[in-house]
Amino acid sequence: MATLKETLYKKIQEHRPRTTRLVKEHGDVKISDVTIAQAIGGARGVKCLVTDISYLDPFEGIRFRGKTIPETFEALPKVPGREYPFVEGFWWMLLTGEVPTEEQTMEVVEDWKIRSQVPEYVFDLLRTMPRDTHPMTMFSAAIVSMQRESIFAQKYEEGMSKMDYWDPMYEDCSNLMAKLPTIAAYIYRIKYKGDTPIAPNKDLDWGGNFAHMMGQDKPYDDVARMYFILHSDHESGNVSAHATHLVASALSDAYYSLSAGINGLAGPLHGLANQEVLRWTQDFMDKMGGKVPTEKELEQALWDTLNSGQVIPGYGHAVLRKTDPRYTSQMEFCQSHLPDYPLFKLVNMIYKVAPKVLQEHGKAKNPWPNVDAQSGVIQWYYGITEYDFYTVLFGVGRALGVLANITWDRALGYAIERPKSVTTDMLEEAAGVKQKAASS
Ligand code: CMX
Repeated sequence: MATLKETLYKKIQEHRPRTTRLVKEHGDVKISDVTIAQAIGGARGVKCLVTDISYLDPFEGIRFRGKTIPETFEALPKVPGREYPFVEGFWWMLLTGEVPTEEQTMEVVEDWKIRSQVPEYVFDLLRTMPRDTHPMTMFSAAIVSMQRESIFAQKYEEGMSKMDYWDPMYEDCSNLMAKLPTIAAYIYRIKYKGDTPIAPNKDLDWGGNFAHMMGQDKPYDDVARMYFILHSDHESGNVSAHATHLVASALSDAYYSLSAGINGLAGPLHGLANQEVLRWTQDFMDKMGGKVPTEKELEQALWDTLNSGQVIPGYGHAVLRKTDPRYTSQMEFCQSHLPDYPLFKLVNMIYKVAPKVLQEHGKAKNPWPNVDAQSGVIQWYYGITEYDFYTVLFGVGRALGVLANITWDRALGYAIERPKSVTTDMLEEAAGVKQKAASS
């Protein structure tokens, strides 16, 4: 049986001529123009990134390697007796574009176990940080602290052919993936659970082991698998994916790059929105003083947020123009596992009211919920009520996508990223405003 690394290498060899040909023979073909609004407005919609790992259609939502979320869950080998698939098999699919067999999946399961030992100095570092440090800061610091382990950095220093970059990048990414659950669970247990870390159980798969180290019983193992797969990738332009890709493009190794991506994910307009959703919901419930709100009261609270110049967390998206299928997938999980949970009912009420309010407000191009609107409810239900930890969970999942991407970036020799900037004077000249001002 070919290993993941051998299968990946075969795919890389098949793919390389396609990229080379596109650049050499068709490099002048235009795929995008840039307007002034896009240059000032965060490059929204500018097509200038290439990835085959996932694609985001504004109306359909995400496809991982061509598969929708339900298709992905359906296709991948399931953990025996459980509802959701092995995350390890999903990693195989992200990297190779192929659905692995059970045997291939188990190869990754075993490989990650071998790679999973976290260096002791990472735990020491986390222990020296003040306990009120945000868990995302701890997570990012833990990741970058392991940079000394980078095989890519070591091989680069020794002198390595460009054609071989993907190999140590794959090694670093696999090593990181194997260790992230232990680091995340360790942060959770020392920060919120009276400094009681739980040792890994090597009999368990990656998702199951994470649940175990968090101190969570079944079905939290399935929650973890579902959550990590759903949050893994959202094509390349979102802040965490783009930051990871950008930093890696300078040939910074996976430790530097992932840490940068995690720092981007920590922003409230991106991954931190999942904690903000819970904060907003809890504040609202506190204001209601235990009373079940009416739709009218909820509507007023949403308007109060908008009128005070703040965003409604968990709603809107830079690309999507419909309800995020990652939201829908989590909603379906709630419907079958926690249908009568009051917080789930409230989130459903927000889903009923918020789009209408946002449409009336008239600013957000997409009034529908994104992935972050629902995810905290599930965590809260299973006892993870420390909502500032939620973005770390997002980060563990997001690592799957961004690390698969930078492995391919190096395989295909993507260049150091360096878009061109212009000045405001130049924009005014392009718009004809400056000349007008000068001649009037
Ligand atoms: N509440 C209030 N206003 C919103 C809004 C929301 N949920 N979503 C967008 N808007 C506003 C924007 O702030 C912007 O206002 P200004 O013109 O004053 O700058 C206007 O509507 C137009 O924005 P847009 O083009 O619709 O959205 P962007 O592509 O600029 O931003 C996003 C996308 C996600 C940052 C934005 O919708 C937002 O801030 N949402 C709330 C935070 C959130 O849920 N983020 C998580 C996204 C998913 C993730 O990455 O994890």
